[in-house]
Amino acid sequence: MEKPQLSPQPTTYRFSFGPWNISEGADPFGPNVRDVFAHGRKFGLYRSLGFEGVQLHDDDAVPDIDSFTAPQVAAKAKELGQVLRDEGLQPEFVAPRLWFPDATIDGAFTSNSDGDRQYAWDRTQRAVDVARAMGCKTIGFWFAREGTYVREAKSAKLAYERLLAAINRTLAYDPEIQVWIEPKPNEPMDMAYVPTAGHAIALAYASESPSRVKVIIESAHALLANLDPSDEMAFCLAHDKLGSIHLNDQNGLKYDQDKNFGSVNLRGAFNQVIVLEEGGYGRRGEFVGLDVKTMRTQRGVPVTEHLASSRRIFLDLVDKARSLDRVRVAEYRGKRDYEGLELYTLEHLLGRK
Ligand code: XUL
Ligand code: MN
Repeated sequence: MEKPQLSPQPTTYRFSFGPWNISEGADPFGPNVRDVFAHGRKFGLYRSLGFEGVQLHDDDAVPDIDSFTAPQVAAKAKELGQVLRDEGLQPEFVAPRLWFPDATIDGAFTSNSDGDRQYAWDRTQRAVDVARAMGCKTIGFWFAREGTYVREAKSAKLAYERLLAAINRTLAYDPEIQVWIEPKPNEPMDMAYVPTAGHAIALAYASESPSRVKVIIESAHALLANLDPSDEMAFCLAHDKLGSIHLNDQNGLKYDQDKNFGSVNLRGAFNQVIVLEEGGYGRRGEFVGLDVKTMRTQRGVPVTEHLASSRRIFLDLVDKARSLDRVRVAEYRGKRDYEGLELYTLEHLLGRK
């Protein structure tokens, strides 16, 4: 019989989110529905909500980053680093926002335009400077527009080579920096070049410093690729490549919803927690990141309930994972009684067993 996996010392989880999780409710079909809560004031909310990690786009750290020189960018980032320290916060990663400026309309590193690719590289260097100035060792890459609306638009092989070159260049620019790739299969592009953990991990191994390239798994992105988020996390953990996670949920194959963790599929969320617990995630200080959007109907400035609720549900599911009778699970597995295992799992989630 398979030996039951019993948790040794329980992990104390630390939580993070990016300031874009507190938003005013604009969507592609309508404007803001809540007053703006000043960006700079968001950092003051983290600790009371139970979060100590901050995920940042480069221009979350330095607004209007393109209008400053490199030394000015570094000086402003240093100031923010001090603000975060004063709040008792730690910057988790800095992600160049390579999907917003005009120069990235057809992709950043994979654009067909030499000038636009140069912009992407210049902007990436600034993002590394920002990270370094804040004492943060990680660059996040969500390759938002690295893909096509029509596949004939680009050479896909060349695109992969260009993405790998960009990763290598980033690693070479700062030998201490890590690169974490957040895969997503679509939106804003019809088809993205790095849709899954498998693609991201292949890039990591192909890079010049595989140990410095990791992955951020977002539950909703995995679901958009029609994959199980817990498997995507497990695959990364098996390769020691789970840099961070973006927990949330998604109601089927439609636009990226960033719903509260566990709100659509509680059992699926439970399985993600089980994988993280059993994989030892968080033991080396990795953050449990949330990437959740509040409902457009929600009132209040700022609106933070979705963050607190998703964190709460995560912790509740950790309790569920820890109170699961592992011996019993092993017995079901040993007898190959998966009907029994399923019923036990559901009753456990319902609080009956
Ligand atoms: C996009 C997404 C982004 C990244 C950070 O779908 O998830 O929020 O997580 O840029
Ligand atoms: Mn995300």
